[in-house]
Amino acid sequence: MMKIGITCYPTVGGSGVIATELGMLLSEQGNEIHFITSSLPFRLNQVNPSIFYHEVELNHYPVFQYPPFDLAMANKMADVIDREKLDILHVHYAMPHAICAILARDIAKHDVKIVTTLHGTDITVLGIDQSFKKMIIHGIKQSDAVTAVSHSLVNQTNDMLGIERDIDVVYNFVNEKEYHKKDLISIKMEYGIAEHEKVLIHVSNFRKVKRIEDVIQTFQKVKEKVDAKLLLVGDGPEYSNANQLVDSLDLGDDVLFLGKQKNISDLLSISDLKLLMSEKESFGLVLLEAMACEVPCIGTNAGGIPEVIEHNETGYIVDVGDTNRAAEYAVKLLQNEKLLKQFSKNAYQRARGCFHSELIVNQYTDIYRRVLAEK
Ligand code: GMT
Repeated sequence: MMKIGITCYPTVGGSGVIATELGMLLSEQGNEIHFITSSLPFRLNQVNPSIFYHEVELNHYPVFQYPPFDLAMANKMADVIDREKLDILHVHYAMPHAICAILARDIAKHDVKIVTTLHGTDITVLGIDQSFKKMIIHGIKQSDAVTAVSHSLVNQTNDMLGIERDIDVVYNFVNEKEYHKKDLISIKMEYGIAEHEKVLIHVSNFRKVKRIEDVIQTFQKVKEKVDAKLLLVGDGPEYSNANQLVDSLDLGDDVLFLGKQKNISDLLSISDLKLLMSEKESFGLVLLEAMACEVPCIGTNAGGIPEVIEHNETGYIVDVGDTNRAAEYAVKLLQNEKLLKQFSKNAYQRARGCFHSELIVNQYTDIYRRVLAEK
């Protein structure tokens, strides 16, 4: 049994989902889990006597121009390390969580090992603000182990930071109890989608990197050959641009903006194809969620996406921006029931085989044991 602290961004997002699901699965294995976050992680939905939640509180002192959130986080971590005698503190993102963890380790009396998981956002931060480079390098170098969610992210991290350190690749996973195909044909009718119509789906936080316009343009081309509807799930900065594009292409009746949704697996269960046309994506957890629900995917050759989609087996890979090719592949698949069935089966098997939660959680526990064995 290990005592494990976990810090992540608790709001909606792949890294928060992974961190929370990991904590819940680790607790099922008999470990004691301590979430140290600014608010209750949104997926933490079970009552469990071996899961604890420590909220980082921030007082607003009139003397400070900016509230010192990262210091409050480090202080809370140090408190929890000492009080709960944590063996491991597993933080998601070097910036700022690994930095907070290192400071907490310096402050705490109890010996703790720090494991940092990179999700790609540190590299995004660096792309915007190079002044954080030394800080991110420090966070990565001082961690006892570092993991990344794809080989692509390892290479990108080493290239951009100019460091060579061992980074373990631990892929993302999904909770199979939640992500599986359900018999929900009635939902299709409730959304006004005819039984014969194919359903394409895109799920994201509508940031610019997700290139929603390419998803819509691909759909427009598919629509010329196949009766279909597009579900756009999520919300974010590009929402109104996407709305305008749909209107200007006269696709208003065929594109359904569903906003943020909780039961993604229900929507995936009525979907035939997932589109992820991002220009940056360290993994693409939404692809794995789709595959687990037997939905093949078309994605770009950006970042870790080709490590998730097996081209011509579980879906197709296209160049960033190549909506013609994406539409060709989509039509090929959607017009051939036999091929579509085969791809769905392949997608499910790949999700179960290469990214099974048990496999991935064991990879993390092996890393915890390895760092605990080091002096
Ligand atoms: O994609 C986002 O904007 C959210 C971000 C996050 O922090 O959750 O996603 C990153 O981490 C996910 C979990 O590992 C990955 O599946 C996403 O690919 C990655 N996003 C990017 O690299 C843009």
